[in-house]
Amino acid sequence: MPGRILKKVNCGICPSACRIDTYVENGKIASIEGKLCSKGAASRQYVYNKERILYPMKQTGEKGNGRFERISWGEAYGIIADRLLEIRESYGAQSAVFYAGYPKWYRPALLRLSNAYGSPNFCTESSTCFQAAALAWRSTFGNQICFPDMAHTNTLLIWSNNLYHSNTAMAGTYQRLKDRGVKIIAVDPRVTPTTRKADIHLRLFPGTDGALALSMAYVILTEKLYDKSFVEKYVYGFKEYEKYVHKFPPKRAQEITGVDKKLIRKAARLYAGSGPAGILVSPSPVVHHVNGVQNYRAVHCLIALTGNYDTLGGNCPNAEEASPCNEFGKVKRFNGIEAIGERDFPVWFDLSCEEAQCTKLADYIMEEKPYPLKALTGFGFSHRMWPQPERLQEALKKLDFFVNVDLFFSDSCRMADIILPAATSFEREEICIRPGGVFSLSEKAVEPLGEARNDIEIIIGMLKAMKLKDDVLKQGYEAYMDYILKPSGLSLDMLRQSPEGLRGKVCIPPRFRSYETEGFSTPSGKIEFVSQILERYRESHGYSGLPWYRDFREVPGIDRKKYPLILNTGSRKPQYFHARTYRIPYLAALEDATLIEMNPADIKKYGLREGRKAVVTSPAGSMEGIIRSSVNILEGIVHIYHGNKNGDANELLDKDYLDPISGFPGFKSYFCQVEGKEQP
Ligand SMILES: Nc1nc2c(c(=O)[nH]1)N[C@H]1C(S)=C(S)[C@@H](COP(=O)(O)OP(=O)(O)OC[C@H]3O[C@@H](n4cnc5c(=O)[nH]c(N)nc54)[C@H](O)[C@@H]3O)O[C@H]1N2
Ligand SMILES: Nc1nc2c(c(=O)[nH]1)N[C@H]1C(S)=C(S)[C@@H](COP(=O)(O)OP(=O)(O)OC[C@H]3O[C@@H](n4cnc5c(=O)[nH]c(N)nc54)[C@H](O)[C@@H]3O)O[C@H]1N2
Ligand SMILES: [Mo]
Repeated sequence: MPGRILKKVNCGICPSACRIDTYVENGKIASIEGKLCSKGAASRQYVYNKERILYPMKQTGEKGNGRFERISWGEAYGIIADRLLEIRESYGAQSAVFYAGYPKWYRPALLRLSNAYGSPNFCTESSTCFQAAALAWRSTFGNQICFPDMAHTNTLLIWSNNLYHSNTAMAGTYQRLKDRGVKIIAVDPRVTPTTRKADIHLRLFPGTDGALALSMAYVILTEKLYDKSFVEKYVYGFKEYEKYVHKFPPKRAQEITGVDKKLIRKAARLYAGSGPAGILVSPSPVVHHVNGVQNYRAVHCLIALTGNYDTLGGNCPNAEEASPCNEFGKVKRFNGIEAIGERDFPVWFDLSCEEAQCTKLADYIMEEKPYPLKALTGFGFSHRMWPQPERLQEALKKLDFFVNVDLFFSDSCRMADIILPAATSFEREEICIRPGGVFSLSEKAVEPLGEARNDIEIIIGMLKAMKLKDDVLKQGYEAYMDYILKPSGLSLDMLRQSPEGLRGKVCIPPRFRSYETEGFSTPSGKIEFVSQILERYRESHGYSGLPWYRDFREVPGIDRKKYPLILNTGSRKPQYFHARTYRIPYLAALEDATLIEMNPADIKKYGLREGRKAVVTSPAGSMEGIIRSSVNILEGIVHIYHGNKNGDANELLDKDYLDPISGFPGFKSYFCQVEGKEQP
């Protein structure tokens, strides 16, 4: 069609970052085409949403009243620089927190800003996502999480991923594995499109993953299916682990997990006996529990036990080729001063997480521990991510200064002194690094709405306004992109010429089985079934070096008669992305309200009715929603998606119900009751 220009834009709504055909007419997005999911298909309503922030704004009157007036970018930068520098002068750099929500692309730049300011308190949404899984892995193997080598695997153990809803780009890979005849074991309390295709589905109660993994280890050990020579040579703490594993015969594991003991045996035999076998770990469901890190350590131990570490088809370091680039994972956090979370969660810091742990942010603000926090610079800060979000929202009032940069006027923006408009991925360029060493460019399709700017430009603007020193950022956005690309041999201009992608120089993958000569980067130099780093905190924090199983149902102080049901929140739905998609009319129309999903037997047992309003209460709070019946859900469990301000599951979660090692909230195994609400 004449006048229509095609631009290739990477969708910025979810991490799949699918490439969308974007047709532009008269400077506006006229249509979105290609292979689209429900979120992608709603992109125009995302960009042209009535809640978009269009200009820098400052709050007038009392904080939280929601009245803002438009100001210029110059005035906004002026206020930000004055306030942040004053606060540094009066209270020290540590009193300012720099925070990034889910979006990842601007994080290294924000970390640079935080470093240049001198604060140790750079933190992100990873205080509730992925890092606990990484920590569990590192405490065992010492390196970065090793993903399964899918191309050569014979058996794949999918430990709680629902690819069809959370990572659609990988759903195709899954289907190809099936076509190749790879055997699949899926661990998940629910029936999902992923578990339906599995050869074995281990349908455990949420939060009991550790007991299941230890029981699989029991079968593998007692049936002598383990790799004895690998274990003898490379594992530290095996004898202690073996003794501990003997507490979990399948009969006992069945009582704890609800999984049939015969199925546990069958799965253990398949995983250990039909190798090479890989385990696909997931970023959140296994670690959203009060025993999350230890449960995942129990899972990870299976890889070493069966000799599936660093073997073709097993879990391999750098199974995929990557291109070298600067920044991601290479900028180190300023750590001259104690960071927030360091006293509560020391292992988080020992295992080199490049950020602070901020799940207890509300407490740290309210109680001024370990010192007063005065300023928050948020890029996509949404208090709906945290347990008891209303308490965090209250805590924000106590800050002297809060600036939030977002696409939308979120509830958190209401608490800010200044809000700044960010550009969507359709309104900016972004470099994308894909497996196989390919760099591509997400093209800018349209000019930013109003006066929105891209996040990195905003960060650079703040840096300059405060006259802070950072040799890389100070050169500006384009030079920064070139700096990121430099090791790959590519440049921003080259990508502009070939946005579809160019192959950069490829990293030399680590030598196969380098551990044979170099050992593992753990304190013992071996794979630690007994983690020496965890052991260090036995006295002070009560950690165990073993992958200790602690059942959340034994948490003291919960009245189980009052709260007989188990609350599991946030299992990904194709149409939602945390708190941000409820404002999109197409997507919001798919569900009338927050759904309280339960097994039909429970609906009957508790006198509820499908489609009717109900109230969920927990020891921490209550919320309302609509009952939805689903046979895919186990009896005794209530599933609720999070992030909806009109019925927010996080209001049910106790702020102190955390994994003591990682600080991750027990989002997926808390306690509740559901009661019907009288119809008006
Ligand atoms: N559409 C969409 N996609 C997303 C997101 C989104 O919000 N929407 N969020 C992104 C983010 S931030 C993340 S972290 C990933 C998460 O990605 P996934 O880990 O794949 O996501 P979930 O759907 O939360 O969990 C997967 C499965 O774990 C199961 N599960 C729940 N509790 C337990 C448990 O205790 N043990 C075990 N073994 N399984 C359990 C659930 O039933 C679910 O089917 O998704 C990403 N992708
Ligand atoms: N109950 C419960 N709570 C959970 C979870 C759960 O499973 N259950 N999952 C947890 C997990 S794994 C995660 S990752 C977190 C996610 O929690 P958040 O990181 O809070 O997730 P979002 O709502 O996607 O994004 C936060 C904000 O970023 C804004 N944003 C989007 N794109 C941009 C951008 O390009 N620039 C800027 N500046 N802002 C942008 C959005 O509009 C939104 O206001 O939630 C956690 N909370
Ligand atoms: Mo996440």
